[in-house]
Amino acid sequence: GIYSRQHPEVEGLLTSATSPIFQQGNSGTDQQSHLPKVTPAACRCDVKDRELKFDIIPNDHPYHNAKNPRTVGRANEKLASAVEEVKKDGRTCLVVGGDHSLAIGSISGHAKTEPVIWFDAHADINTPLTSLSGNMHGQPVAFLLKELKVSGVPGFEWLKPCLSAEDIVYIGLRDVDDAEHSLMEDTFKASKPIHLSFDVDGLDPPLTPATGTPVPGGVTLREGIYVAEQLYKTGLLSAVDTVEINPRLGKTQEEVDSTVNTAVSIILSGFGKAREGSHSCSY
Ligand code: Z70
Ligand code: MN
Ligand code: MN
Ligand code: MN
Repeated sequence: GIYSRQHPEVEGLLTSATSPIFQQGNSGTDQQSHLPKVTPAACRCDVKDRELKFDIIPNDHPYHNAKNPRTVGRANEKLASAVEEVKKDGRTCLVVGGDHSLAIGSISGHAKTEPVIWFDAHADINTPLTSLSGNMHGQPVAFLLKELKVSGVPGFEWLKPCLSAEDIVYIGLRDVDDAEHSLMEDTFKASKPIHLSFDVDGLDPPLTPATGTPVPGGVTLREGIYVAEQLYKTGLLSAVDTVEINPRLGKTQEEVDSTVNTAVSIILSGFGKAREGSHSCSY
């Protein structure tokens, strides 16, 4: 299905809890029994509901290490058209799944081309040649990227990669395969110097209480450190601001210390300290 919402109207595509491909799908690890009911009343949106049904293609033999390529490919083709229709209608589109391989259709149907935030513990950038699991949910980013030129996969004849590496921002990565890591190094090679402007109030307030305008619900310390580490690893970090650190606003010595310590650990990460250890920085 698809939910869509024109602001405040939504059209929701449910892809779906009840649809075989995105359910039993290709990983067997996903659970989808707890999909919330999205009601117009709940968010005062004008919600249009639509459920997509997909066909299981028989004798859907793997293409290298891509399982169920035809079934997943055709399902995504259908999803892409549905998302395209929702967008033509001027609505916000909410897809509820389901296996992450649905992002191939969803992003293809949406893109012309918006930046994508890939919020995931996994990079999902394996290709049919590098995947160790064969699961399609570990491959959608590769299918979508122009740079990786995945082609010849049966079921995906319709697909035109629509994303460039610079259109993707990853948040939350913490389980990346070796092959994916190399692919990312080759693909996401930034070329321009990077400026990191780091406001400590982006972090969760207990981490840096001595700051002027704390806002609840911030980024965790691991997340903040991760960002700084990754930027360091690009080799292109050429300027860093760390701002809004104000020891005078600490109510106790403890608050002052935690603020300063947090800021210092972010800075060290941005300058080469890696949690797993490193040669260059031994603090
Ligand atoms: C691994 C793979 C993955 C989701 C696991 C895991 C990827 N990199 N994606 N769970 N949703 O199989 O390619
Ligand atoms: Mn899955
Ligand atoms: Mn994923
Ligand atoms: Mn994941």
